[in-house]
Amino acid sequence: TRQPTKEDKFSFGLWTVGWTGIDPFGSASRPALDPWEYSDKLAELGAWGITFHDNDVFPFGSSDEDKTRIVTRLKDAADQAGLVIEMVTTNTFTHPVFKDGGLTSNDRGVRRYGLRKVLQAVDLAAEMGASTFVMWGGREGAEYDSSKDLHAAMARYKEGLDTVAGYIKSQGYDLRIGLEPKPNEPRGDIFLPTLGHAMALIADLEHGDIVGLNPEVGHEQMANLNYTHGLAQALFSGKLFHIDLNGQSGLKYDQDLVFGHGNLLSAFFTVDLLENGFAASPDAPRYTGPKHFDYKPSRTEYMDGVWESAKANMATYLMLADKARAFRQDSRVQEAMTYSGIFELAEPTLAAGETAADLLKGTDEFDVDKAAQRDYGFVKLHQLAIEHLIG
Ligand code: 3MF
Ligand code: MG
Ligand code: MG
Ligand code: MG
Repeated sequence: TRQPTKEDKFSFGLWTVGWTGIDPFGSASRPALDPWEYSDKLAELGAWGITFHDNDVFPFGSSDEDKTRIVTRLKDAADQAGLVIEMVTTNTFTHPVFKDGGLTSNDRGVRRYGLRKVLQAVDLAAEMGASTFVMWGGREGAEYDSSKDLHAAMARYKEGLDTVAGYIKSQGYDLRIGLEPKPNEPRGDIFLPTLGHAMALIADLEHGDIVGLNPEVGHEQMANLNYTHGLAQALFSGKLFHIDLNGQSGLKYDQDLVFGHGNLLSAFFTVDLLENGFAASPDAPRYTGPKHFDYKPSRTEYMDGVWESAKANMATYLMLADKARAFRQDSRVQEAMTYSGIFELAEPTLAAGETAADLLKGTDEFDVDKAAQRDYGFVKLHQLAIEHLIG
């Protein structure tokens, strides 16, 4: 495979390579570096951008002077390395004050404190030149259905999101919010568990025009959903603002494996959509944003393994992109797609000007029995994808 370049727009969260291996059962398995050490190394490996939570860079509770000093040092390092800080987000999940959530805690004082922390991170994002502000409400949720007035929780979530989006507009920041759904972990049930739930709440917002989605591969797969379908529907609604690429092996804890190290075939079709767009809808919206990796170098890896795993994300993406291109360009694939009716689906079902009443009146010469015997050839088409992937 070729080496990644800036044109590939690969970016990494500082918390990804920065994860020291602390999990619920074990302590750190490798040392923590300074934020600029991670960013320098990522630039060297071919990344285009970095992203971070406020507290990936400065510790929770830092003084304003400390914040400014550390953030300035990171920004200078990123500038020197030619890295874009494309997304900034807030950590409203680590500190125990957020144990019942940030925006939806039952405790109003916590909600006011959490919202203030989010707004401060919005200022930071604008200062860093970021274009996306992700909101993953990891602690917004419950273990016990008795513990929440769920209507009020949605009302507070909406209030919080509208306050943040409204603030972005009032400040004139060139920022959009990307909501990141996840079904569970760390809460038993997290609010906005799937892309569909998030899209429904966005539609209810006053400032929903600058609120979209940041879908993560593993999070959708933890809900037993199809990531590529999720991306497609987000694109359809103009809401695919950002993505978190990684790998997940089925219904387990959030594994955050390297992209492609879980469901490889699903990863192939994700890349096919991102690189080649919709087969029969050439004018449909395309994703042009960063290819952002949100993975964790496994706890078994030491520092060499951290960098190898970072490289693996980009290499896997590039290999899949080559294969997806070859797949689409293969004339056998084009023929199989035609046979399967892929292009036919882009044709409106009604004729121009035709109404439901017209359709009811009409006497189509449609042979139901013949149509029932149609062979769609989906398996043959899919096997061609397999051939391109592993043949
Ligand atoms: C958790 C996540 C988060 C979010 C991040 C915002 C710690 O499962 O995926 O990473 O991605 O908070 O980008
Ligand atoms: Mg994850
Ligand atoms: Mg995660
Ligand atoms: Mg994520």
